[in-house]
Amino acid sequence: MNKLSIIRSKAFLLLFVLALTFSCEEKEQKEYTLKKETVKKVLDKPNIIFLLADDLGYGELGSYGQEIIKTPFLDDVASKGLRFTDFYAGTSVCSPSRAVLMTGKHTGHLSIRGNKGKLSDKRWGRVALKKSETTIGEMLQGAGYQTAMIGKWHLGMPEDMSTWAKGRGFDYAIQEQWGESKKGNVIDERVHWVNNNEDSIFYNYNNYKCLDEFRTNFALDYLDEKSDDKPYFLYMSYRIPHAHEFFLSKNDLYGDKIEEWPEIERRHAARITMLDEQIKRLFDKLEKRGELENTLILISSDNGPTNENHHSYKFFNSSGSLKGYKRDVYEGGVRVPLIAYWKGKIKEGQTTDHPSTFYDIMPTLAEVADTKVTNQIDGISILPELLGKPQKKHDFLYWEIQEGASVKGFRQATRIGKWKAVRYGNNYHTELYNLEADLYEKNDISGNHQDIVEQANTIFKTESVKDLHFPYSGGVFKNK
Ligand SMILES: [Ca+2]
Repeated sequence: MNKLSIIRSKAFLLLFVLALTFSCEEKEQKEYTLKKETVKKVLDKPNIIFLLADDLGYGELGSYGQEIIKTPFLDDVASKGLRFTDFYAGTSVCSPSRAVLMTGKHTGHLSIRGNKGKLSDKRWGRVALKKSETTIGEMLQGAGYQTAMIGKWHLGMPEDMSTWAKGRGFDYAIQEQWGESKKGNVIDERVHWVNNNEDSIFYNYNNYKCLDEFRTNFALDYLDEKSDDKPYFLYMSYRIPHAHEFFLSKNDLYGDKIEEWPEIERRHAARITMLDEQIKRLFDKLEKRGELENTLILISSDNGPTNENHHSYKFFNSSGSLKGYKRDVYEGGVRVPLIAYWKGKIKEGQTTDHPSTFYDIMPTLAEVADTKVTNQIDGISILPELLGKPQKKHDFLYWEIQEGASVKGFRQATRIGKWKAVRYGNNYHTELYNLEADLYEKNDISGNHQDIVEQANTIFKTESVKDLHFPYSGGVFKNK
């Protein structure tokens, strides 16, 4: 090789190396830009907060017609957001209703249809949400969200940690347990398990106004301590106004009614007003952190009003005159408040009668988070309704519940437009109501509308998929 060729070769090599370097740099630059864009895209996603009351009736907030119990803060939120008049829980009791909320499936398709399911011929007990049933937490984790659950979970087995909130899509979980431990003793629900078994904390009611103050403290800390590099989903699962509230420290709310009201009713009213105060604390924190603008907040209840422990749901007209209460599938058992608040996005002071339900929440949040739902779900996103755009409607809504081992406890209901059909297992009869003319379900007109009854019976048979833990699933019908 002569000198010239060597120089030429070296120059070529240099050019080649330079080209390679630039190309790598360009690629790195491109990748970096891409990453930055992805990070920005995730960061631009709104935060989501779901606030769930426990057994709060349709008529227990001022914005839903309550005249005695004071809920000034939530009334103010309702006046600045969107209030749903025809929103429904997953069903009329805690576990299955929360399972619907978390999975986007209706009760006829779920592994949980009651607080307890059949485990053997003689034994009924807790059933856990199946791992194949993706939760909202898992979905949002996949969309780049950090996720937190505080309070009542009710979808797992006390003895199997993998079924607790922490194992089902929540990075940070503080939850109570309900049910029997491995040793067979009933677990004290005042114990709050922090990220599974570590650092469990006992709720001492002498130190707080109410259990939900204790829980709200965790939420406020979470908002301060979470990462600022990701959007977040906070699922705040309160205990109020559930009957067994372990316990309420002394308080003077509604003190002027001590002579007039039974003490249990005064406490009931006090708890709801306390929940209002705790939600205000949360909003105040969001405002202080400048997060109100980029956070969708939904406020609802897991089922109709409680009527237990000597408390009467009639005392404060907790169902808003709707028929029935917790555990019923008449309107009073399943129709609940839903207030949606999103500063700058949801138009102030709106009301909608769009019929929607807990299983619409998962697809709604998927759309908000710009991600896909992985479950086979029954819901339809209500994001268009929130934003005042054209909204797709359900052909029908469906609920079922298994309360205890008796056939009497197997209940189904469907809403088809204005029609509401209700079937209690032991009656072998489908009742039919026209909600437009008879919101309080007083006149069973099934005899006059056999075609609608047939349509409802088909829904009761086909939507309720057979499940071994719930022996009446598939409907209770006499053989012809
Ligand atoms: Ca409940």
